[in-house]
Amino acid sequence: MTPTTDTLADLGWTAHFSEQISEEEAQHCHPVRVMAVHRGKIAVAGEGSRDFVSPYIPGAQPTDDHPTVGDWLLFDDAMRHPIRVLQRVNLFKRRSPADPRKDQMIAANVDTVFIVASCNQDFSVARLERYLVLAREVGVQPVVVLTKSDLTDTPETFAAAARAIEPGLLVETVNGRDPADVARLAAWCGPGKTVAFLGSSGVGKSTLVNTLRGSDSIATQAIRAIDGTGRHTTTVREMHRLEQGGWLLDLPGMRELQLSEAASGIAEVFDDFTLVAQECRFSDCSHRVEPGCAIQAAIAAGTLTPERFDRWRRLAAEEKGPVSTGGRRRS
Ligand SMILES: Nc1nc2c(ncn2[C@@H]2O[C@H](COP(=O)(O)OP(=O)(O)OP(=O)(O)O)[C@@H](O)[C@H]2O)c(=O)[nH]1
Ligand SMILES: [Mg+2]
Ligand SMILES: [Zn+2]
Repeated sequence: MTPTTDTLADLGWTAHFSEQISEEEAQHCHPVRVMAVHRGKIAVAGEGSRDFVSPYIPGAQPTDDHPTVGDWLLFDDAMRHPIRVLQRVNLFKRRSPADPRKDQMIAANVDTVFIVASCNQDFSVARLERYLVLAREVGVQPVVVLTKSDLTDTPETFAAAARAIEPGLLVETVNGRDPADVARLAAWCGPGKTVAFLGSSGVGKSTLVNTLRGSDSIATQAIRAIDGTGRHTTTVREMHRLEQGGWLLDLPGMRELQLSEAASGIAEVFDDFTLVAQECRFSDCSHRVEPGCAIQAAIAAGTLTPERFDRWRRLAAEEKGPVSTGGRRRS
């Protein structure tokens, strides 16, 4: 156990969590927040101390919540183990790359998500849309952070492509290694606040965390010259403390973000399509061959683009999950 000066409020504790603990529980338990997830153990922080404990909750059912980074746990003082995960404010998850029938938790109780991408050949609007759908689904304020502005003559083109995804979307373009530049992001950080960093490997998530903290404690690594992709340097999901208060949750870069349960997020990010689709003659219109399809009409008229249409359909199909019954899809 390591002593700290953190109060529960510093750690992000709010009434949402305290209301979940009974008086009886408060006598023999105390709340701790999951700061990092390692193989077989988790780092937790409570009022005035940090510790490593087992994530295992004795007696937990498969359907119960299991601890992920950002979670608040009720920890039994005498038994020295967590007894339950407190109900979350929000939870980021994706379809497990290993088993598409399962979900994989990413992080919980996040205040702001920085969706990080870089101004280079790895930039992809489709990928940004995907992360944005997730943020909207989860209900967390997204900020798109475009890094490596120093490596392009036209950072504005990248920013414009990102802004076109959603009216009013917050987009910041930065050189992640320049403290003055990155200081603009501090507006979303502060005492008790948790900012999570999502994005592909090599986009500069850990670099941003280091620069915001004025430190180089997190390992970073040059991307591959051949295709501009990263080397999956960060492997641990970990919250890092800002000296002025607040937490930066550095996450490993994702190879793929397959969405699960994202219908409302898709509807929100693609609300231009959602709105027009209401005008289709058939309520179950596939927007491909039906007469009276308002989407196809809008594409023909040039008010909606076929590229965004394809991305919308792809996400919607993926969200429904692996096809378990029925015939083969026509190609
Ligand atoms: N020139 C420049 N290089 C950057 C910038 N941001 C990050 N880099 C470099 O890009 C490389 C990858 O950065 P990381 O911070 O390791 O990327 P990451 O997103 O944490 O990657 P994973 O941990 O693999 O997910 C490093 O060599 C960084 O120095 C930037 O804004 N400008
Ligand atoms: Mg990293
Ligand atoms: Zn239609």
